Amino acid sequence: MAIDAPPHPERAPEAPAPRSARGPFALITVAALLVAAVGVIAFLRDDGGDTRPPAPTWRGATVEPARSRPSFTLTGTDGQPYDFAARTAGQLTFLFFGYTNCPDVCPISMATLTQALHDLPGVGAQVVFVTTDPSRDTPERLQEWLGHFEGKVVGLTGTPEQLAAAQQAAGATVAIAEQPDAGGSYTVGHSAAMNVYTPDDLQHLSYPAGTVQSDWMADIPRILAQPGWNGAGSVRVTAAYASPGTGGAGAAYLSVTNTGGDDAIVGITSPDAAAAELHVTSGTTMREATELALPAGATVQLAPGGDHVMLSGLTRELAEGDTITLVVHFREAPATTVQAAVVSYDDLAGRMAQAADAPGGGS
Ligand SMILES: [Cu+2]
Repeated sequence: MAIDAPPHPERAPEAPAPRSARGPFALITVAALLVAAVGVIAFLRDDGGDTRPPAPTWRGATVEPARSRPSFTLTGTDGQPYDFAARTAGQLTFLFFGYTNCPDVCPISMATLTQALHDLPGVGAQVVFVTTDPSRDTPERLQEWLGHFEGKVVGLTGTPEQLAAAQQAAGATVAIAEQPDAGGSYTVGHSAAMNVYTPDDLQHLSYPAGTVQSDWMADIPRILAQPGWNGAGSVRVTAAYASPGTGGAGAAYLSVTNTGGDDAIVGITSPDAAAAELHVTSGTTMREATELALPAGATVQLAPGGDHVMLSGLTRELAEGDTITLVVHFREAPATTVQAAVVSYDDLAGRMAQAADAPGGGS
């Protein structure tokens, strides 16, 4: 079974237009909208015309702002550690959380996607299935079950804590096992979303349960053809950490790589804090900045001892092992949502130095 409407900033698919207007009020509304639409078109024409192609409509739900490819390390069916962000970086990736005893959503979601990928020649993609039922889904069981689907599917497991952290990192509702019945069998409520990451290492789309093979056949080629999602000319947040926060205040640090043209960080927001300010050091003074330059080709770090994001009015204490959601806004690139891991102040410098050594990589 599956939980719907996970509490993360995804837009639900647009509701279909009503088949018929109901009553005179609806007719007046439609007429008013038509007049407004004609006005807008006329305005665009007067303005020299908008030559941009219309945004495509997707079978899945758009994720705005786009989320970063999540960072987590779990264990593969071969018993080896699998660093999701590093192993899938720069590749079209499908990530699903579920369990092999699932009666419907999991097997159907996996079958429709893998069959579509099989039928789309030349599309290279990584498909990753993370169990939400580690006690029954042993590595052997996972491998056997995933073997029923077309192509290669990476199966991952871990401790309940690691699996919960992975789901949180991907913005998914953490799965909950229900009470076993008299026979000892039980179902697990889990996110039904198929998370799609594009080569720019962002999630722009999330597909609900019920996505059929023809939906994938229609959308996958268009996803790969979408300008800006293919990894070229983009800005990536390659590391995000926060220091433990007490008394409502804390600090966050970022590593940002710009492989496109000149850009700038123009603001940071967080649903977990009343305010998030960009603080930069110049000489011996620390001041609030309205933007931070991201020159073309550069990796810019907000690292301990220098620039940082000052968080105030935190809605909760931040302890080691927690995460905090940050939305990084750029002048040119689309805003990116990242989950910053809270690490001890002693660990921060080392983590950021590691990120600096691997510019452009996962994290
Ligand atoms: Cu399921």
